[in-house]
Amino acid sequence: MKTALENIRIEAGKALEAAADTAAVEQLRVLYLGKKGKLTAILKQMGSLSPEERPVVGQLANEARAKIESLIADRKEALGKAALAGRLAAETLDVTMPGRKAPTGNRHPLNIVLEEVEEIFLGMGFDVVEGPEVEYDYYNFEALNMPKTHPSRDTQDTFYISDDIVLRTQTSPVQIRTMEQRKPPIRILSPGRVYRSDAVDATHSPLFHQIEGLVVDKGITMADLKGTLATFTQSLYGPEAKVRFRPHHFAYTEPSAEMDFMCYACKGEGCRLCKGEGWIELLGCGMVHPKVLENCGIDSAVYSGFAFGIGLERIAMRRFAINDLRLFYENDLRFLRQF
Ligand code: 2NL
Repeated sequence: MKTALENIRIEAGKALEAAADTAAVEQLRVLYLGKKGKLTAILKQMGSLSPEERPVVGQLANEARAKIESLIADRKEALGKAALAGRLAAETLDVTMPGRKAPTGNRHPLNIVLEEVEEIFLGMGFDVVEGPEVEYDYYNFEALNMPKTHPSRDTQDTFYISDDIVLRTQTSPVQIRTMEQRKPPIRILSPGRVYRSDAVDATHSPLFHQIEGLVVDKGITMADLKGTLATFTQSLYGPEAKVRFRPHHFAYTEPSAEMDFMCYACKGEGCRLCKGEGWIELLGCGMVHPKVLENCGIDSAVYSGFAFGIGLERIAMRRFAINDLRLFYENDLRFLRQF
């Protein structure tokens, strides 16, 4: 039995030496010292010993148990230290290392131009007002003096959601809603998405962006329209920018006009940029039709106003020499990162 005890001690020592983790050490503890363990098995044979031998072997068994327990404690401590050292090595953080640069985006070219236009009109006392893109036929057409038979109501141009609901074809409905809600003086700018049922090509898209403006007060005349829009154009293209107005027709303004600015490339001589014209079209405008004011509950005998509409894409295309409208909507990072 003495040799058996000695062997168990040596065997346990070797096994513990080889134990790779604390779970393995725990398994060994059960194997050697547990209730059904090897040491217990030997102690159960003590009954067969003589009374003289019993205390001697008992002492040896206690020594063996104490030795194995201390080996287990040593091994656990060693494994714990090694695990901690490993973790510390793996989790070492060099706080002096330069950080990784977070990728930053940049503004979309349409937003760059929009913010510029907004800034100019904010400086002239306008509010920026937005509204729904899904609109009642009434706000998009009827209130703007466009009767059911007006050509721009043709289903070829307008997306109909139902008989009386459309995707807005311009942002004028926002201005109609504002006139219903506010009393003059009104000075607002309404930018936003508009929709037309057009096939996609380099110059057409079923979704594009418009910026409309509206001023209503007592005594507003064509001179206010011209002064405001000339000031805007010079803020956008420089103080030398000359403008001209050509008669036009819109159902919601009377009189109506289109405004051009003198080509900045050829100074009016005519070149490729202005297609030999010397002038480039910038916007449509006019004095608000009295019927439109009346539709919004504004007395046209007391108040008058002017309004205008600008295509955002066209300004941005000229500004950044972009030749294809589709680039604005495709979100190709090679394009977007250039601005
Ligand atoms: C264009 C230019 C324009 C307006 C928009 C407008 C809005 C109200 C009343 C009167 Cl609430 N007019 N907006 C006026 C003139 C031109 O847009 O080329 N449109 C097709």
